[in-house]
Amino acid sequence: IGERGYLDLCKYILENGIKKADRTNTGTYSVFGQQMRFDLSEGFPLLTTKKVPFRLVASELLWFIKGDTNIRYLLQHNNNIWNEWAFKKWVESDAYDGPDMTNFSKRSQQDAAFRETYQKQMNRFKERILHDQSFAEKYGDLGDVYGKQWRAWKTSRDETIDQLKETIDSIRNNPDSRRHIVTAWNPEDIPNMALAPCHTLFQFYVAEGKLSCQLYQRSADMFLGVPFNIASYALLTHLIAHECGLQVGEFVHSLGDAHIYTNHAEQVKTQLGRDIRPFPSLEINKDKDSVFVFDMSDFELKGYHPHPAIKAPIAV
Ligand code: DHF
Ligand code: TMP
Repeated sequence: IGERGYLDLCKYILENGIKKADRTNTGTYSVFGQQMRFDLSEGFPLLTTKKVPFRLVASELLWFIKGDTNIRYLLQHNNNIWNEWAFKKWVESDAYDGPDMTNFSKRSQQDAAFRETYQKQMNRFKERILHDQSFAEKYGDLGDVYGKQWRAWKTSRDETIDQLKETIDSIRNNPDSRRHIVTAWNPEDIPNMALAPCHTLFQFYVAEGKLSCQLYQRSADMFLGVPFNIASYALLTHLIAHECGLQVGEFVHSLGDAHIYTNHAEQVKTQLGRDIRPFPSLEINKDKDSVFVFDMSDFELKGYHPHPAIKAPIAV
């Protein structure tokens, strides 16, 4: 339960995880099928044993909610968390004519000279996404990722389904329904995504005036991705509860392949040695009553006093 549940699962994975190879050639300790629970009425689950940048969680969620799949919006909000996956598409395209960027992530961790070349190319890429509209349209787009599936799922009859809006309507009009589901896992579209959806499917549940949410996450990077995912779905649950006049219940986080990358093990051990502090609380602008009109200035976190951030390389 709560942050203790997260830390216990990390400890369990370090001690009992199977050493398993993975797509990124990094190596992981991995277990299959685990669950964490967070009671949202007891505080907002932004981890306190390391600093998690709420600003980045919130702007990424607003980007999903807008149905946007282009990193331009993220860059405009000074959010760099998806850069590598757009950059990868760019440097693998025929139009790219700069220095060879094969395996840029690995090589920049091992070779200082290459790291400089890479950072220069990455900065140039970011500038072009921000300032060159037609370049951004071509190379800033991650394909049919979350925003597209949530807001504009394409059917075989050439219609679109706004899953998020329909789900909010069904929570409001038919709270007892067992079908409040949004899925990002669209098998037909997966070849056209920069990364197959990790947070795959979520379901809402209404009981005693409280809104709960359960996420099925097929693949979970416990150190980097998961703290964001917990906070992101907690925030989404708050926003929908706010719109529907409900209190918040629980966030239930079900994990498929739950892994710690071998090059995060030391960082995780550092985090495990820290004491847990109380969760902050979240305040939402009461003048806004639709999930679809929020912006960054509508959220305020109170009482977040985390331990310092811990840096780690992300596997691309
Ligand atoms: N790939 C992998 N291997 N793991 C992921 O967690 C992941 N997450 C993605 C895309 N691809 C991924 C999207 N979400 C960070 C956090 C979440 C995220 C992507 C990146 C991250 O790097 N977090 C840093 C802070 C970054 C910053 O300050 O800019 C952290 O320390 O939490
Ligand atoms: P995979 O597609 O080979 O499973 O790689 C995806 C990696 O990204 C994996 O380590 C899980 C991680 N990830 C998260 O943990 N949370 C996220 O939100 C995203 C987008 C990715």
